[in-house]
Amino acid sequence: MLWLLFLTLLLLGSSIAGTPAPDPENELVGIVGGHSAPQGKWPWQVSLRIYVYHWASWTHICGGSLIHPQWVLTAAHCISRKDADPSAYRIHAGNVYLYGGKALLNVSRVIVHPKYVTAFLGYDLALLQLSKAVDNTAYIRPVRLPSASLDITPEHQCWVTGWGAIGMHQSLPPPYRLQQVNVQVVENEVCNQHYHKASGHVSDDSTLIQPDMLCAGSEGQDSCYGDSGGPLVCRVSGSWSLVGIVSWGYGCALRDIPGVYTRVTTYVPWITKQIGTCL
Ligand code: 4AZ
Repeated sequence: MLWLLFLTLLLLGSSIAGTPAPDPENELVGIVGGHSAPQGKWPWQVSLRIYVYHWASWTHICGGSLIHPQWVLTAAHCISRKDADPSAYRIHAGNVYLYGGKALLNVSRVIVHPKYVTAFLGYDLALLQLSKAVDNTAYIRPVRLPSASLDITPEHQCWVTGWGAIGMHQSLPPPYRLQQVNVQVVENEVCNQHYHKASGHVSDDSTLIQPDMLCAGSEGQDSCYGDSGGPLVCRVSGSWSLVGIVSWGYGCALRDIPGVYTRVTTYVPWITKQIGTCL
């Protein structure tokens, strides 16, 4: 999804050039509708970087989650190609400020799910192995994967975090502090109906929201461009579990159009197998 990269660059570029004019429909502060995250609250959140020659800097393209001292989980659509060169990527961890001056971590291996084609068809996940394992600190710590059998319901307390756009036409302004928003999970069947309505195919019974996807968000509270690959975590028996990966959606924070996430429970066996055979 090269358009995503260009859009992200454009959004970040526009906020470097000057803060965009306030949009009365987007008065909310946030990821969309969120708040600045406290340092250390989401210590698994990372930023995925590629080198942009024009700016001579490693630039944020997507979010990601540390799931092990040496592994980051992100969206497949954040990676340019299946045989991507690991040296083209860097990981920034341990700081709520996007360009907070922390050392960048090298990536030694990229594993895109072999069945991934495009986010709308599912399988939107990729694993990045870090060249060196990171030590746990107050600001850097892996998140738990859920058990494969966990059933996520609208009653779970879930949050999405990222440095993405804070409105459909509004990038996160400097100093680019990580944003968090509480989002409500929407059942797949309900979400599928919403997307059918939005696309005009009211009577079409095709499945737009695949079983390996999960919907969350409501009017005014959602993830947006540049949050892709980042974590959707839910409270499960007292601790945070990585339940979703920001994947796609029609716009951001629109009424009856939730954000769509990769359903992590579906891929827990695949993820543990990849990590297990690479140690
Ligand atoms: C994107 O393209 C994107 N509102 C991320 C999240 C959502 C839509 C699009 C959900 O990065």
